[in-house]
Amino acid sequence: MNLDLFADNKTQTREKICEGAMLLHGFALPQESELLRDINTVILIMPPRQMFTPSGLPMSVTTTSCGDAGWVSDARGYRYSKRDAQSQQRWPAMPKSFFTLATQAAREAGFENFLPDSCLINRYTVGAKMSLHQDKDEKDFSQPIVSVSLGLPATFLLGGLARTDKTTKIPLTHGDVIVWGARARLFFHGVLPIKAGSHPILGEQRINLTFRKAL
Ligand SMILES: O=C(O)CCC(=O)C(=O)O
Repeated sequence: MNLDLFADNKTQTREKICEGAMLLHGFALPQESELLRDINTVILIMPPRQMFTPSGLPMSVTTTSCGDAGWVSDARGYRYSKRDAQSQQRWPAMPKSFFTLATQAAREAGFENFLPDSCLINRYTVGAKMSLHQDKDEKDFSQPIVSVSLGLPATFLLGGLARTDKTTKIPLTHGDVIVWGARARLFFHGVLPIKAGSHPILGEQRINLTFRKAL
């Protein structure tokens, strides 16, 4: 892995995970208060809820979205929808703080023209996890994925193009951002069960923001 310091902040380091994937340590910290304020606004309008896989299994995270499209999963399959499938309401607009952070992080990782139109908000309580999967419901795989971690620490798994490929375990803490695209765009990834703990601001939860160009 490569490690290099950003010019003016020694707590923010940039680590190459593999070709196409970059970990930006602490990248979201300077915008922490705006992000937390805007997450609260979005979840007041559209609270996180449990989704079910197409085969009927409950997901252990609760989710909501903002932006032009939100990711949904139910008996009809995985897809993006301009409306929440339960309430039929449009998703809340993507806050400017979210868009700015996502595009800056993508640029920092070498993706100049990222234009996210969807932000999935995953809420993990202790024990919640995300099984290995590929993000392939989006139309344009030339656009990267930007994933922001807030709250309790997590272990992110990044594999390869086959589910059985070896995975790299990446420890994530509050404020870390992972960006993956190009040849890593369709790599399998997931999150190990969240360990018990309490974050000074977010308490016993982890919040993940995943930005994608969906439509
Ligand atoms: O929570 C994370 O770090 C990853 C989330 C994720 O993989 C997804 O929403 O597709």
